[in-house]
Amino acid sequence: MKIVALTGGVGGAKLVVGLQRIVAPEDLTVIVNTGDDFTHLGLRICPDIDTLLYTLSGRASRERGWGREDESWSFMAAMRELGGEDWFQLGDRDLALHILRTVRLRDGDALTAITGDLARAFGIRSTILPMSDQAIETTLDTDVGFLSFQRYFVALRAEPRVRRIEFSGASAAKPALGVIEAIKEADAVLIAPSNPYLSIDPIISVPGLRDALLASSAARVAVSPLVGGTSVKGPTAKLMQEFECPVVNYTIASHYGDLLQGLLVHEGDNIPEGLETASCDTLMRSESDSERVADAALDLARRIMAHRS
Ligand code: FO1
Repeated sequence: MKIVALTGGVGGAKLVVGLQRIVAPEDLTVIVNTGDDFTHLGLRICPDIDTLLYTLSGRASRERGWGREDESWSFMAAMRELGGEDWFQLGDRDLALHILRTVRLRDGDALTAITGDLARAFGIRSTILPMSDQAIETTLDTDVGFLSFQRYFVALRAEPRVRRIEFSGASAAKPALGVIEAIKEADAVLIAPSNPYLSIDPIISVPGLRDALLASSAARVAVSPLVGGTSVKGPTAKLMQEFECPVVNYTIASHYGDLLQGLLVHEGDNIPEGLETASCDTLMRSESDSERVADAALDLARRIMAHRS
């Protein structure tokens, strides 16, 4: 069974850890949000790709979810001493990845090729693809003005009230090499429990990607990011309120609309009508939790496929 997963940051990476435990590496392709990417201190940072690479290779910080577990912070301390920007934390070991990527991008390599090489260097055998090789920047229209994603998310702790979200550069971008092919060949497409507005929408905004998903014969299933009527981490529930949508699974289902045929929700949470659903404990605190959720999502996809035949 060939699986494609669409994912953003920490929550999404946890689902992919579970998939990695039950799907053969050659059958798993992960398409990653790059709307959070930015250039900081001269370095190209791709936070969601980094989080996935560190998480899948067992290197991610257990406490933070992003960055590396075995980290030191001498570079940040030296920056502070010199009066440099220190609102975005770059660990000493983490720097190596950003420097390597920045140098290769400057030399003309595509983000897709660089990401593949980094994944191989970390021993990851499934295919990790950025959504696009062209820059697409998530920009937020908020009550304190227009903000780039990391200014909003990290510097301002997602506190400003969001009116609208834009994906600048999307109309001129193309899906990365391999993205459309993977979707065409997939038996199941899983949307990770990442933020629908900030992590999954940028992926779907890449021209051609939404149409490829709709044309695909794959069973399309999302794992809801809501647990017990709120989001586990990050501003999903806050954004739903700001967009005047009830914080319930129906809002998640209707947001994805015809992209979705199935929704996996947390046990005991409200179940939307109009699509296939399943429930399980979707909290992922350990690798075996991730495996349970991945298993339940694939079961739901199999059920959707069986209903068709
Ligand atoms: N998230 C933070 O909340 N604070 C940081 O200082 C921070 C630094 C950072 C450095 C490299 C990297 O790959 C990710 C980093 N993140 C940090 C995480 C990241 O900004 C967000 O979690 C994602 O963009 C949202 O998915």
